[in-house]
Amino acid sequence: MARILITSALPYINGVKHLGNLAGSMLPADVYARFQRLRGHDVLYVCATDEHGTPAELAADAAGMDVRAYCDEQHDIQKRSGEGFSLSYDYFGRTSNAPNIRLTQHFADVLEAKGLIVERVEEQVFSIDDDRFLPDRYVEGTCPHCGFERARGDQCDNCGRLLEPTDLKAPYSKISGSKNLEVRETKHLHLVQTKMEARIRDWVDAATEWPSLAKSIAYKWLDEGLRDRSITRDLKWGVPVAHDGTPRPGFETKVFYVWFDAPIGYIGATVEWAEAGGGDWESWWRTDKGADDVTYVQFMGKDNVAFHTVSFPATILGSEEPWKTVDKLKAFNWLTWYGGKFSTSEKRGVFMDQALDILPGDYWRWYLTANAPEGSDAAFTWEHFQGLINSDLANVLGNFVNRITKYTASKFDGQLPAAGTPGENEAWMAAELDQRLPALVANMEAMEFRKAAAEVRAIWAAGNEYLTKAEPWVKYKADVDAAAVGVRTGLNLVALFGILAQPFIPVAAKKILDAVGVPEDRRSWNFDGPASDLLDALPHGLAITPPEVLFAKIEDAQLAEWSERFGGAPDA
Ligand code: B3M
Ligand code: ZN
Repeated sequence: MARILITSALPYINGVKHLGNLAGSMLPADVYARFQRLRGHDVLYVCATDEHGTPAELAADAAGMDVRAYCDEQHDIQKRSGEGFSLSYDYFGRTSNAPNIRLTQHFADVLEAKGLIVERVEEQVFSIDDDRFLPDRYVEGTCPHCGFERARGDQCDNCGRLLEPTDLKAPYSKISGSKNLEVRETKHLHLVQTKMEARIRDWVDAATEWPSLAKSIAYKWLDEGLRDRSITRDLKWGVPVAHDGTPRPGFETKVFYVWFDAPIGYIGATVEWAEAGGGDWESWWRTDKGADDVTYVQFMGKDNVAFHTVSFPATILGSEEPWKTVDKLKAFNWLTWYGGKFSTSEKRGVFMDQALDILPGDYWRWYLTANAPEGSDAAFTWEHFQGLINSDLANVLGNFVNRITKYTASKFDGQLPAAGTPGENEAWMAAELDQRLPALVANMEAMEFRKAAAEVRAIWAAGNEYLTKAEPWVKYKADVDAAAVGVRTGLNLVALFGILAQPFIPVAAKKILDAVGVPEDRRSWNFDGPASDLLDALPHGLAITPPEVLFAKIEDAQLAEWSERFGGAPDA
């Protein structure tokens, strides 16, 4: 049994996340966590709300709330919407909670003792009209590298380069639009990444299990040459720089930059899990305390890769303490909304709470996994969504379960029949499974989610093809025993399909497995024996209860209503 630590990029606290955030981090991480649990491994899946930084302050201001109260409210909203999507975190923490505060300050103290954090006077953009220093993300302007006019002070979304606000041309305040900016001197702590370049490069070189997208982004930054980065800000809300034992005069009103404390939040959330009675957090994060046998897998959008392969490792490796570092890093492209970006501010696209208003989480889970933005951006369109749901879930899976369980109820007294001997049709189905189940497991191990979903769908489709070959409803007239073989095999396929559905559509999967009475301890993904065993695994005589309709088809009228409400015309 392996020990697998899984984290997904921490969603910013401000506002309910859109489907793009879900598709590019939390959801695939959950699918993978469920899969590894079903394989019998010891999995810890943690996440948290990323609560510091200007987004929280500004959103709280806009809501007329104290920032802590705002974060309390938003954390609960995000926790609830995560539950609606069956995100099976072992813990969903908060970067503003004490464990992350303590850990962030600890790392800062240790890094400074190693000479990797130094005080420097730097120039920061001050907005006179907003009467505040502007954090990087809130200075916008023209990118010096590619000319993109809405580049942010920390990163240009167009060319991806990491920036400093003072690099921007024609800068303006993203808060007020004011160009009445001036550069003022202010003292900040700098992480001396330039001293870490060789160490980080060696670490990236040694990473053998990163998908290509993650590795190529890491090398892009390393090849560009790392720069020392300011890791403190003139903000009220954040991890205080001055803390007991490290008074640090002049820093009483400064906090750590959100990207310095946020990745430490993965560890913080694990401490919260431990404090809530979950277990021993150090055995997951300290290689001197048992974490050396842990496989750590991170999930994130591609814009977060630089922070996870350069600055966070600089913190961890720079401390020279025995912390666990990532072993596998799965980065996603964008889920686009009709070719454009989802946008919280421009209300483009469906957001997690709204999605649950119109359809259960399983519908979205299946679509966002089967259409995951892995090798390239993936487009959300209503008609693609309708087509995938109606074909994969309503027809191929739902209809299969429905007709075979209902036929058992009507012709075999609702009991799994024992009669009859398997023949060439069953051999065909077993051969299909012998080939497809190992391929499915391999795709899931490789975190190839589109391919895995396609393989599950192909297995469901093969089950339908089997029923067409076995045609128990035809054979019943002349040969009840032959019909019984088809029904028995069909019911065992229902059980298998429910087992395979669990990582992807867990709510429907449970309904299916309960309908054919599969015990909790027989729902794992260990397909070691010949697939033919799977076709006669359920006890003969088992009572079968047809489940309610698993998936309602999406009607055109619904599509018209939803595209009106959320944008994106069905035929756009
Ligand atoms: N809060 C998500 C984003 O950039 C950011 C991830 C932090 S992971 C430590 O949208
Ligand atoms: Zn650029």
